Amino acid sequence: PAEKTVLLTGAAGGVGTLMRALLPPYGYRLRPFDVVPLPGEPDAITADLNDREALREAVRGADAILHLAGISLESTFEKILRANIEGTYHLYEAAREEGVRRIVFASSNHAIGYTPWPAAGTPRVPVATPHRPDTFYGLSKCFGEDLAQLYWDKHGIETVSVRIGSCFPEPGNVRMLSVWLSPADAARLFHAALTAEEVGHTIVYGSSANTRGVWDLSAGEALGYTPLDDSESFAAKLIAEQGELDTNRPDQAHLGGAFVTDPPIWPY
Ligand code: 15L
Repeated sequence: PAEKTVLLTGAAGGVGTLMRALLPPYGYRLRPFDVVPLPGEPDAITADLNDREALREAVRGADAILHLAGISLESTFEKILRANIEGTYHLYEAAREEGVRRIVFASSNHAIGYTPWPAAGTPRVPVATPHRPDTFYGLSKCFGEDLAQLYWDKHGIETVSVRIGSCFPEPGNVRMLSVWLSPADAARLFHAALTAEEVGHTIVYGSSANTRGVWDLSAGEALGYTPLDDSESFAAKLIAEQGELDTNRPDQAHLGGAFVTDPPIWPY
């Protein structure tokens, strides 16, 4: 199939940097976009999502958008409003104006972060669980998912909203043993989300095939995602250092981990 041009927002961020390395082998021509300059990337567009002129030009001619841009942790409501809520709205407007038909939206598990950690032996958490944001950050991801639904219903723009877990080269704590998304699996999942047919607005969880997984991954699998990694190889070391996950601890009682605590306990 012909190479697809994908606008990559948030290209300088954590996941964006990983995807700039991992997605081109799937046959994508990436158009990196970030508010932060990207040295060594001559095609990168340096602009703010709230600069509507620049954004429209960036979106023009793209086959799809991978929207990773935004603040990725809790912040003030005003900053989240500007970067994540208004920024995502402007991106969807630009897609509508320029006729881009597919967006993959980096949602987050923090859209459902106040969901209690499931007891051992109980079913995995379904995609249809109600929104329970744990932060203004998580609230902005709930907004993004609803915005995606609106633009599908009203304008026929398709979105896969990926509720990403912890996408780092390695899981950093015992909670992440359940919600880790390896960078290679993230690339597999984004590739499936960019290429699956007739997705309408589909919400999926983004984690690897973790032995201790807690989310129902079937929605992503239905798009063609097959996770190949498992955090279990990191389990013995992390548990020796930190102990087993303890749902009596305030920062381990809910899916969102330390994001539910007020103020959030950093590092999480
Ligand atoms: C997120 O949404 C954050 O962007 C990321 O930094 C991690 O903290 C991740 O969630 C997580 O839940 O571990």
